[in-house]
Amino acid sequence: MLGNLAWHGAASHRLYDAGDVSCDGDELERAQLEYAGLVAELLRAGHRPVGLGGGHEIAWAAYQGAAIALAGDARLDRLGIVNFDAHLDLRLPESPGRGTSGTPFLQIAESRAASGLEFRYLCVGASAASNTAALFDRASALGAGVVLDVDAGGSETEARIRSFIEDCSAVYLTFCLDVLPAATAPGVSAPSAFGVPLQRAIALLRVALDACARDGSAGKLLMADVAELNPAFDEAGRTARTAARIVYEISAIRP
Ligand SMILES: [Mn+2]
Repeated sequence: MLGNLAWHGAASHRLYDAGDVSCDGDELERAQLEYAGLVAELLRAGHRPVGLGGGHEIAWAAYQGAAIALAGDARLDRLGIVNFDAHLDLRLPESPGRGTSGTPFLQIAESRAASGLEFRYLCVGASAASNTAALFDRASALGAGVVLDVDAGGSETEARIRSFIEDCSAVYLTFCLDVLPAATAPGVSAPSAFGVPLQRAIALLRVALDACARDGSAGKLLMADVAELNPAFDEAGRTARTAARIVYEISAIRP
């Protein structure tokens, strides 16, 4: 779907396919480390990786890559995560050290706490119907920012995104397709009955990208990804088409 989109990027920009990482059996942690190694290599080479999930366990993998590439770099201290997602993804692992697509941001929070680093996390589009009260309590205990799906249409949401990014020196942007209504993104494991409409989600995504931008470059935007696309659940490629549009927005393709 992405390959069919028109190129409007600067002549000096290139979009590369940096390859695939697959998970054999239940060896998720090994796959996450492999992805982290690739992301670190790309970041060190000056690229801006855009990962295509897979589930949202890609976030723990991506973060580990950033932590490797930015070791000793002050940007890691003030790295912020902007997550467009119906879910907070702060669940406790079912067994120690074994994460899932529901645990990545808690894994990141714990890893940062162990390194004495602040956890900066803003979840945009979280559904109260799809996250337990305990998860909201955990978000609040971790100092996470949450914009509910029902509030995402409000004009103060833009200001929240801008001020969050203002306080960060690098940004990891992650887009979970289940933040969109099921009619737009049916091809996910947990389709949203409500969701943030695509037009609004893209407007907010552009607010985040503009807040990152500096001197015509992506500036603070370190890396990004799109998660939860499951082709087996998709209908007529609708979710894949939407995912491609999100990547188009994030990368240097669009005018
Ligand atoms: Mn998610």
